Amino acid sequence: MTDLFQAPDYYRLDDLLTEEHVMVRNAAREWVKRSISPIIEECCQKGRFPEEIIPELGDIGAFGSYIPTKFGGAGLDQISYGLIMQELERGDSGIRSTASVQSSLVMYPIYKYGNEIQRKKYLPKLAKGELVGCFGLTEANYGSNPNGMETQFKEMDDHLLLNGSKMWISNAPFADIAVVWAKNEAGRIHGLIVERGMEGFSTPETHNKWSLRASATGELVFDNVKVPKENLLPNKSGLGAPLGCLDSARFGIAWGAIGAAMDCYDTALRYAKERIQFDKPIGAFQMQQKKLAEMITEITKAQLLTYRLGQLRNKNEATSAQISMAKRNNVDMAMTIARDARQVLGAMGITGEYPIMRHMMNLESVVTYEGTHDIHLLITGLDITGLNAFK
Ligand code: TGC
Ligand code: FAD
Repeated sequence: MTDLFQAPDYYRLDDLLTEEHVMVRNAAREWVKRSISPIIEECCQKGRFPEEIIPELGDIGAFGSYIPTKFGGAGLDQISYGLIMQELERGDSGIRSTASVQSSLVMYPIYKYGNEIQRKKYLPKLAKGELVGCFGLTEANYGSNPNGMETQFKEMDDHLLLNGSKMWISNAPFADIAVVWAKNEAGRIHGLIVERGMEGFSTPETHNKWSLRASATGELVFDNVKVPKENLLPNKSGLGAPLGCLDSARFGIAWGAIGAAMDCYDTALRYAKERIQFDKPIGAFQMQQKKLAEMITEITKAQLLTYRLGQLRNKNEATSAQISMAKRNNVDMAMTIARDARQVLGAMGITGEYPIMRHMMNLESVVTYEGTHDIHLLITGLDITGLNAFK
């Protein structure tokens, strides 16, 4: 199926972008048209993550775009990172997931909390896609409340002995390394780099998902894994360390969700202009116009929200609560648009001929991971009232 996507820009936000932003965004957009659109429907139907695209994601700067060039990153700003995530998720949330995990949840903690040896060892290879990483925070009994995690390590003479398990981990089945969050004997959370091949470490795949089918999800199981002491991330500990990574990933998702919404809107708009019922295009009926007009309004508001958030992040001034608001709002916006867009297409909307149902199913994961819709609302509630609903 030919990819006819035309990106909506109702408030001429392109005028605010630098030449570099436009260049980076267009490169990602063209790559998605060329390399994702032709294969994504089949990948999704078959439940396959296309591992063959990993080096290309490295080539377009989708891995660690804001990591300094000294460590193999592209040294770009936060708006460029957001734009790349937007374009990748326009292709599929699963493709964006792989890039945001690699960038924000693997490269970011190694860059921020790692030492120089760890940065040099891992970051350039992660940037090129020669290594792929995953991020293990969630456990079977601790999802929204990761502070209760049970995975723990003991300090032995010459290594750290890791036991426990993580579940719902993106990229786990094929990742070369895992940034794993575990408690030491004093109950303090630390990040450890666990490598595939370490004895006692396995990554069983999670099957039968109806959502994010073109992304590989799995468990991380640690059975007396001897992790070298030099694999401990030394520069930050406590729950704030993994949550700091989530700030970066949630920011990317806020942009990514706009990509999914744009694809649904663009598809519905084109269909509404072409599909004839009662001797006229269905787009001429007021009820369909209402859907389409509301979609472009919500997309435009979301674009403005993320652009401003990007400016704040560029100055290192965005708060975690501001990021939560954008993640929650934009994913919810995309879900509503996907549902309405699917209805505009009638029966055709449920088929793989069009991308809408795939986006709709993907967004059911996106609204849950990186903090659920409810959790982000409570973060906003805490921020504005000063009253903590979690405790
Ligand atoms: P709380 O007491 O509030 O905070 C503990 C410490 O963390 C600090 N902190 C943050 N630091 C940086 N960034 C943030 N966003 C932070 N939020 C809190 C806080 O200041 C405190 O520091 P300190 O120094 O005082 O100790 O912690 P809590 O236990 O009450 O929990 C708060 C809550 C519920 C907001 C947090 O646990 C939460 O966000 N839960 C949601 C869990 C979540 O988002 N999991 C995501 C797993 S990874 C994932 O889904 C990847 S999907 C990737 C993909 O495929 O794209
Ligand atoms: P729970 O925490 O059990 O929540 C269930 C429901 O209760 C939700 O609706 C929630 O909003 C609500 N709830 C919970 N607490 C409260 C409260 N205090 N007040 C009101 N309502 C509340 N995790 C990783 O660590 N790494 C990954 O790479 C990763 N990838 C993922 C990929 C996919 C496809 C999916 C689906 C998940 C992934 N996750 C990952 C896990 C994800 O972060 C968790 O699923 C998420 O944090 C929610 O945890 P939970 O599923 O245990 O839900």
